[in-house]
Amino acid sequence: MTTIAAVPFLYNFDVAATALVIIDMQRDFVEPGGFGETLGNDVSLLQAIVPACQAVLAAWREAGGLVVHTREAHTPNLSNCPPAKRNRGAPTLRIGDVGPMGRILVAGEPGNQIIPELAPAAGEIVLDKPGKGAFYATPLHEQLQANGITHLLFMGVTTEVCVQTSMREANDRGYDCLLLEDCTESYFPQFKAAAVEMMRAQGAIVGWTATSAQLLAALE
Ligand code: TIU
Repeated sequence: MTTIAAVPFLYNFDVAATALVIIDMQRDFVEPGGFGETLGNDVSLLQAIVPACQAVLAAWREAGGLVVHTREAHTPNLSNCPPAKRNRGAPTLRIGDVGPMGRILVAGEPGNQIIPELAPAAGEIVLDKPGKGAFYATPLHEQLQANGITHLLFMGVTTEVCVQTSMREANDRGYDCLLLEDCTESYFPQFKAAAVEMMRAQGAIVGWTATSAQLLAALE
């Protein structure tokens, strides 16, 4: 059993029963020309977490833990993209339109690839999800159950959208979730701060938070 002095209290986990879940570290959100930028955001903010994510991923692989990578992705015919999602807001390019990195948020396009710094390795789970949450319309719960997973460590983007939605879905399915604070980012720093606070409030109502340094030290 491994223990982290997390917030709001100790987080105990067994590496063999824990998965590292990396949410949507794909070019669409982190690089110019993708979905994040078409929504009007400054994507450079998100690039700051890449080194910390790389360090955690390397240590987790070394420890032999299960890794799950997700991508927010729609099928090329957009059959799993509700019109309500495609029509929302006033983006310069909509989901399915052709942008500088290929069709926006469509599976298989250059922009939909996970950034090279965090590229999936053989044997790791790579999951395309049509929603903000990683459990909606995906086999993730069954895959985790098949691997005996009870605890989830979260990293990725963006904190208050896909990370928070996925963590809440996981919490409702009975997983003990921990968010690595310096391995997640938002286009809106105040939203990240609020999301981190609300998840660990009320006695870890959604889950725990800790830093990557705490996890790395615990794994040594
Ligand atoms: N817009 C935004 O902040 N996020 C998303 O649309 N998707 C994810 O968070 N991955």
